[in-house]
Amino acid sequence: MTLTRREILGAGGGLAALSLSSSAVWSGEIVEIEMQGRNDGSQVWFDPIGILVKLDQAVRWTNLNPGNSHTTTAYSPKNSGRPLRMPRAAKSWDSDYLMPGESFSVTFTEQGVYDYYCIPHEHAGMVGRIIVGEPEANGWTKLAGADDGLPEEALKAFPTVEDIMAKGIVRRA
Ligand SMILES: [Cu+2]
Repeated sequence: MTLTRREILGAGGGLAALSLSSSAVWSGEIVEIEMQGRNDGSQVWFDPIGILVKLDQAVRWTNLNPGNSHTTTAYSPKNSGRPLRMPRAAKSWDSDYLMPGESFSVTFTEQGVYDYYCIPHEHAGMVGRIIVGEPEANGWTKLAGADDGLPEEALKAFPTVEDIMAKGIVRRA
């Protein structure tokens, strides 16, 4: 996994490229995930919330929520001792706070299922799931204790592995 520097989208540039179609997932181009929220802050989310990508695919999160900052943070003991909900061999990530218009990219070099959250909004269910490659081939199983300390709103929000495998992209409900 490679962490790349933060990027700031230029005015007018980049945003057009954020519209995601299923073909985009397989095009080899960067896969985009939006960080979004209502203006009054009553709801916040990642969209798509679940996505299937190829091995060595780069994924970019961009904060398109003008009134809020967000993070993309892997569930890993390396991030504040959180439970491991990603492949053991993979490197964890934490974007730190992204201001509106900022983005953060990760390239996934290990197959498996990755769960992540937004630090200030985990309790509001702002979480997401990325599947890289074919998790069955990687022997993905639910890790014992991986639910420890997760808020119920977060646990409820994850799309199932089966749903992501079937659809490729799971948009926010
Ligand atoms: Cu957030």
